[in-house]
Amino acid sequence: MKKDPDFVHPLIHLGQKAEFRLGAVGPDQFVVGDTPQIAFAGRSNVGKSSLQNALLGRHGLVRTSRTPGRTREINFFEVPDKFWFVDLPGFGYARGGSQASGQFADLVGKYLSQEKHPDIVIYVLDAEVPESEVDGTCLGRILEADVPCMVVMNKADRLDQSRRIQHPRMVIDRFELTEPPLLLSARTGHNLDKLRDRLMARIQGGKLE
Ligand SMILES: Nc1nc2c(ncn2[C@@H]2O[C@H](COP(=O)(O)OP(=O)(O)OP(=O)(O)O)[C@@H](O)[C@H]2O)c(=O)[nH]1
Ligand SMILES: [Mg+2]
Repeated sequence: MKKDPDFVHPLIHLGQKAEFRLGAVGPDQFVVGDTPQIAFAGRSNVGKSSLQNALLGRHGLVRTSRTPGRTREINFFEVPDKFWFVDLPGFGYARGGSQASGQFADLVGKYLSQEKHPDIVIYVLDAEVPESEVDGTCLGRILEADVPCMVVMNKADRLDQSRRIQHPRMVIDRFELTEPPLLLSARTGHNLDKLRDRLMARIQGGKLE
């Protein structure tokens, strides 16, 4: 079926109401309450912040940077009464793969291991780098924990056709995923409506696929 060129996804409509609320530097500042929290986790520089802007159609809402490690605090963005986007600092920056597990003792680890939140973790991989050691540690931990997690592979625009097939397969095998990771691009918009559909279903009380 041909896509309607005037179609604007409902998540983009909601995204126009999104506002930055706070940058938490300690667990006492974490947002609590019943509104769903969608957290974006992954290595530094994989495009977590860019992806949130693109999903909401709000370029410039979440700060992005070419310099890895730019996001240091946990930033909470709210669409009132609907959902929160939670932008997490990237794993692995200036710590190296071998120490990545240490990061779970810090702020991000404390956020991810809360009893109630987040409701979903979107774990963002760099589609060009399916075998990073840091992802092995950090995604491995999240998958072991009792938090719904969806794995996506950003920067798909950088892959040729053969790696578009190979790299998701490598990730499925490595992490024993039951769902194939969604290959997408915050830059070109590739597959973003699929992720928006899944997030909307979740926000509206449905189950994460
Ligand atoms: N080619 C390409 N580049 C992208 C894409 N998404 C993000 N980038 C670029 O990747 C760089 C890092 O993007 P950010 O969104 O700041 O990455 P981040 O994961 O939030 O980084 P930290 O905050 O350091 O953890 C920027 O230069 C972006 O323009 C994409 O889909 N394709
Ligand atoms: Mg960021």
